Amino acid sequence: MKSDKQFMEFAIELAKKGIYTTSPNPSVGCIITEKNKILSKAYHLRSGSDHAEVLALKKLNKRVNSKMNMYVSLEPCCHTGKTGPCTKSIIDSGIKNVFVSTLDPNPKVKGKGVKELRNNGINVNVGLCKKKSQEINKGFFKRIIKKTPYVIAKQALSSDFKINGSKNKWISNSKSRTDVQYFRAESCAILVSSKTIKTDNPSLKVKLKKNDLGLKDNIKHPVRIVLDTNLSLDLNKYKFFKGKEKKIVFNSLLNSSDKEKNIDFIKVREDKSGLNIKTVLNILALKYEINNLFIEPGAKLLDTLLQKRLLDKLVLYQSPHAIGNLGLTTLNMENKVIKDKTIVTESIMNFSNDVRIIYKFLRK
Ligand code: AOF
Ligand code: ZN
Repeated sequence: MKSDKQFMEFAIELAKKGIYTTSPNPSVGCIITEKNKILSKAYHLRSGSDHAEVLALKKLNKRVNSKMNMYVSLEPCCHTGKTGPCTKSIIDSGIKNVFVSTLDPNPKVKGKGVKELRNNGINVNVGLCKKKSQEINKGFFKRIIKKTPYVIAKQALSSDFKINGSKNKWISNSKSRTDVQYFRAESCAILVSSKTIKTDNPSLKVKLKKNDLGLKDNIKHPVRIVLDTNLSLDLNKYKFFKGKEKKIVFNSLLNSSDKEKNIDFIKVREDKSGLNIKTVLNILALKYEINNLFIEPGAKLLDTLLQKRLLDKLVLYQSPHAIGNLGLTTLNMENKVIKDKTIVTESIMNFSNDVRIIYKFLRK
């Protein structure tokens, strides 16, 4: 006999299949059961396609009866966005028992979905495995509630806390670098400084195959963002500007857009440490609906992010090799990480002879 909690956990596992494709929408899973048997299962795949509940109802090939239960990892929506309201589909279907893991923070929904179901005679249970379903959509929740994306920064550094300035020389090993690609794939956008573009000329695309991510469709490459205060980058020179993906250049000089190259230039004010990153984050949340932002900073940008406490997580790949005097020092570990009680170590893992440490920032 399976418990309601186990069915909800299953719905959340289904939701996870959408994490690489659903943004800006949340990842949602849904199952329909009868007498302890799963009759239909579905998850939301991408914005504009059927929501999990609608798809689960479409896939159900049995007439609905009052013994059936629906388990959905997010409150059913009750508004018309790119698709119609899930509440209407559920009410019309005749399903009488719905388990909802967590309310949808979207102001258009936010409790109104549950209310509508209840007003139509449906038994609704809210809260099973709430933490887990909020965790898989932490970027979506943070964007809507705090008006800023969930921010993860990564840096590869040597055993003596240096990053390398010279070209074509990797600090971390290939396993670590592959791991980074999974972080990129989960992100709605990747942000770097203009200095990184000039020294590394990165494409900032996801270098994985769709099979690596369990996808049937093509990989959704993140939006690319650069902080280029004085518009110093030549648009024809760097990989960053190539391809059809959206590119955003934050700068201190102008607002404009290059439709052909799909580049937006956004002006933001400067402060002591350069472009005001807090404003950048607000714009990314409000204008571009960025849930999860991945930052690949150099030493200076990482320092600013730490000083201003803008990170949710920091992922460090530390190699066993020292760089010595040639390298650029990053992360004053003593002051910033080790002594700060609001920063906790979430995990430590080996990638061959590199060590990956993930720090989590508690305050915010
Ligand atoms: C659900 N089930 O599977 C998802 C929901 O533009 P639309 O129509 O796709 O609506 C997007 C909003 O719907 C999104 O911001 C969030 O509030 C909700 N997502 N709701 O009932 C789902 N993905
Ligand atoms: Zn919906």
